[in-house]
Amino acid sequence: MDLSKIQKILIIGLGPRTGVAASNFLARKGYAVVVSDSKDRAALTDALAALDRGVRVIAGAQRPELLDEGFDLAVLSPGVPRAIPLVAAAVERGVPVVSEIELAYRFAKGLIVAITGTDGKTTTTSLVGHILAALGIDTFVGGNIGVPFVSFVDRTRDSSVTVLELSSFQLETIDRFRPDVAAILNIAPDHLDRYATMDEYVDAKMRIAMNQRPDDVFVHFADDALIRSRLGAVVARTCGFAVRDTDAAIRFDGSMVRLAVVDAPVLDPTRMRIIGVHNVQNAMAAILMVRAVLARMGRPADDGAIAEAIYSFKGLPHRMEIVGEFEGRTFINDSKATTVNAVEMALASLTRPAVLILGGRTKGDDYARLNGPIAQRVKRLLLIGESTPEFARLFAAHDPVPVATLEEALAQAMRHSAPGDAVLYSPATASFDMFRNYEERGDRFRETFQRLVRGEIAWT
Ligand code: UMA
Repeated sequence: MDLSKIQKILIIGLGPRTGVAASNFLARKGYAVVVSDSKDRAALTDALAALDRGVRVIAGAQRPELLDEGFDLAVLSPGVPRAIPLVAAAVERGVPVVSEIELAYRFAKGLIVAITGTDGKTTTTSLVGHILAALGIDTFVGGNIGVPFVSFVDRTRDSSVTVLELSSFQLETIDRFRPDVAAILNIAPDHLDRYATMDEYVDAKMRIAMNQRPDDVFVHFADDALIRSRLGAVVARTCGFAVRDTDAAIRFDGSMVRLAVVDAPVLDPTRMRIIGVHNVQNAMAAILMVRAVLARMGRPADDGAIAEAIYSFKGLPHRMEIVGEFEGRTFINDSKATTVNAVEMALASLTRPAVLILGGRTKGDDYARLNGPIAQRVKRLLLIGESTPEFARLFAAHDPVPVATLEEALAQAMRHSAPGDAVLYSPATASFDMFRNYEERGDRFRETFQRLVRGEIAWT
């Protein structure tokens, strides 16, 4: 794709973030922009209102004939599968199909750090951004985290660093995108509705390194056999973080994080505000990435300053977010935990007994798997939401307490806990039975906690 020869561009998918940002970005640069979305106009009201004048919208059926008017380039939103007939037809006709990430990359200045993986990418992306900013570096954070790369790429400078969270969807349609520093945090089965095999999903993730050169850095989880088996194809310098692999560049020995090059501890995880071994792993990956950026900038690695920045990182809302203490109990909002995996991780990261609030709209996950972790770590199980009848049967062995509202959940949590315990809202399910999304669910939990603190909820 040679941008200087391109005049007319088709954007496929008018999502509220990517489609809108990419359309406006290209229209402002003088390209003729047409955007197609499978939804009808009524369902696109918000996106349409945010579009610049001059962007033409074709709403509804996405027939391949749409291409007859002739396009030089197609930009695909991450939520649109490459398998749809319109995309297949574009490829057949020789129209280059790229992701918004590839598009923005062609306009980007400065260094790029790109992070993918199944779990922890949003936290790690924010953490790397937080450390770089704390070190006084002009930093941008975006990508799958919710801020499209095109929305800020024009503000990047030669001296700035862009930290991108990338999903496998975004990586499917990169072409020349070459991050100076790339990371794959871990790979577990996910999105298998979109990928035919696990191998295909891993292939998509590994594309993050495909254009890297020997002076670039590729950070990976050294304990992960699946990633290790693909390292032969990586041209960049590889750098591993590990809990088990003792040869890794950085490792957690169970009490401290040790960096091989300095042969010394560089991080004390007990001082971190984000808890759990998975967050120690995220922090180790972040240290390797930040050190690689500093090296590329010709700046010395100040491991003390990097560690202080990690200790000051509060984490993200709704992910094991400590909302406060009341009567000796720590209240934790983990509303983002919409899967069994996420709840397992949340429980594994706790060092104290917990009252667990579980439930919402089920998504066909294997919920019975939670019986083990609940038996080990939960002192009382509270059930909320439309999954209550199903969960009451599944978890009958733990004598769960059904609650109708968050107010009742917090009152019961107080009654069934003691000072020193945690109260964890980690639902394992989607939020749509009672809330608009997981953010609203977490906000409501936080507000209800504030009401408990103010004495507005009776529990004694
Ligand atoms: N559509 C079509 N044809 C189709 C299918 C969909 O036209 O066949 C349309 C839909 O009607 C919709 C649009 O395409 O209007 C798709 O929009 P989108 O889902 O790409 O929405 P955006 O708002 O642009 O959000 C996307 C990412 N969404 C997905 O990957 C599903 C956001 O990641 C990302 O933050 C944003 O771009 C900015 O880069 C979200 C996500 O869930 C958080 N990501 C997945 C994850 O983290 O697991 C990968």
